[in-house]
Formats: sequence, C-alpha cells, structure tokens
Amino acid sequence: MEPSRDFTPRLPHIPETPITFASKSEYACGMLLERYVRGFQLKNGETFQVGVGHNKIIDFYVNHTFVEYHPINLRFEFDSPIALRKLMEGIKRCDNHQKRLIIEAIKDELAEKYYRRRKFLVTMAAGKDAELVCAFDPEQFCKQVIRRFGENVPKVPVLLTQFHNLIQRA
Ligand SMILES: [Mn+2]
Repeated sequence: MEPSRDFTPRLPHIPETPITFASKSEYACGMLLERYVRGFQLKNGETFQVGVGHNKIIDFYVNHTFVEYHPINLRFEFDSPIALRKLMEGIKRCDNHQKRLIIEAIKDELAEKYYRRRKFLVTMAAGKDAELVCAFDPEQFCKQVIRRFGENVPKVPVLLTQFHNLIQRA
C-alpha cells in the first residue's frame, strides 16, 4: 500500500499520549514548548512533571531550567474560605480601581510566596544554582519561557493567539 501523499502530521490528542495534563492551559504550554524549543519533547519525569521531593512536581524542565505554570486563582489559593469571604465582603463597596489594586496586590504576594516555596524545593532537589521560572499567566509564559528558549518564535501577541487556540482544541 502506498503511503498517502496528503498525510500531514498533527499534534497528538491528549488521550493518545501517555502524558496527562493537569489542565488545558498546561496542555497549551506543553504544545508550545514542543513547537518552538529545539529538541524539546515532553517526557514524564524528565522534562514534564519532574519530581522535586516532598511529593511535589514541577511542570516542565527546559534548557536546564525548571518551569512552573501556575495561574493565581484566589479561590484556590486561599486556604481559609472565611478569610476569602471577608476579603470579598470588605472590597464590595470599593470602586473598581481600588478593587483591582487590592486583588492585584494579594495575587502578587501569593505569586511571590508560591515562587519562594517552589524555589526552595528546586534548590533542595537540584542545588542552589538550579533556576526556576514561574509563569503566572499565559503572557508571562510566552515571554519568559517561549520567547527565551524558543527559536523562530513569533511575537507575543501571535503566541498568545496560538496559546488560546490550543486551549480551545484541548
Ligand atoms: Mn502548574
């Protein structure tokens, strides 16, 4: 049988690969890494979901750098539902500008705390020179990871469109 000439390789669908993604956005991150970083391939435990001890894993290992994609969602980040309720109640009557500043400040602080906790684990597992990049939204991931490690990478707005298309397709 002749191989079909109109065969075009496609990205693997999630169920066809032994790799399982925690979320659609993590899937998008993984696909962009494979698309743009030369030689990068998702491999469980090696370049993807890499154990760093204490039952913790880091999403990706790219060019000798640990990469964690972790969007900050206050509803999941707050350990205390009472504290979250107080915060939401407290900012109810603030104007939008004040609301945005308060939420942003809390998100920034939680992101910083998250980074420090993860950096500690990475240091314990791989030494003090091990680098960790935490991206807290798609734009940071595109800028700090894909633009940095990729080759022939389009500009950030184009990358972001691809990111969102991948999420749709996942
Ligand atoms: Mn993650």
